Amino acid sequence: MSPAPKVHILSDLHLMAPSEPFYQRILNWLESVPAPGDHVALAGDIFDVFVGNKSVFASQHAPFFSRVRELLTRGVHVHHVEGNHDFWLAGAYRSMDCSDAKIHGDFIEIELAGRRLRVEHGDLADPTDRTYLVLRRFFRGRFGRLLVDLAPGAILDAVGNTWSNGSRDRQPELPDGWSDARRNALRDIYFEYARTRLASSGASALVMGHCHDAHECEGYMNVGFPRKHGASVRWTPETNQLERVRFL
Ligand SMILES: [Mn+2]
Repeated sequence: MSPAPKVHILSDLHLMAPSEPFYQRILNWLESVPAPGDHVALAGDIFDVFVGNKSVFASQHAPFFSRVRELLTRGVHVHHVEGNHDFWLAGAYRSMDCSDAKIHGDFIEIELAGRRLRVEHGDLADPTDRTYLVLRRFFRGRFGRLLVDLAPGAILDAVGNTWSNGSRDRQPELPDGWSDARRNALRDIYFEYARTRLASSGASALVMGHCHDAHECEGYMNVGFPRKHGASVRWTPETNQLERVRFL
């Protein structure tokens, strides 16, 4: 008998080019870790820049889609919850022959063994981040979609790279390097959001990413920043256990 299905969550990989060693590590992980019947939840910012169905992004990340295609063929369920660096992705997954992967704008809930896991990117957790939330509503709305559809891929790539480098410049260090007070303030925001979200959704467990801080509290775990922390999160529905599993 095959083992009971589990959910593996990856987020904030910020994949750039397949020539990076980290990119290869992720391709190996996709090839070797998920078993048939398992779910892989890609929880946003998987790509450093990937907006809309543009061939410039799709061809750059062809090796990634080829692994996803293998997973789908092996009977692994693949979900992508969009992040702030990767959205309007459904067309790209379709054009890369991965239409069985499920793309979700805000969150997914996966039910196994009578329990429900909720996965979000995490960019909605901080209600004080008003400017971002307004921008998000714009770009995820109908007009944002139209802009992304009309803009040439090369332009989006250039804008995205600038934005990406910009946010790295503004936040050069991970929360690991922050003062305790600053890191605890961030965690309080995420913990409060997690408690509220678990209660309102009725889910048994919640996993998010986005802030690059590997923290956790009752029923909730943040993936952190896999480039630094070197781990995915695994949910075992029978015990409702969330654990960090280091990459091979
Ligand atoms: Mn993010």
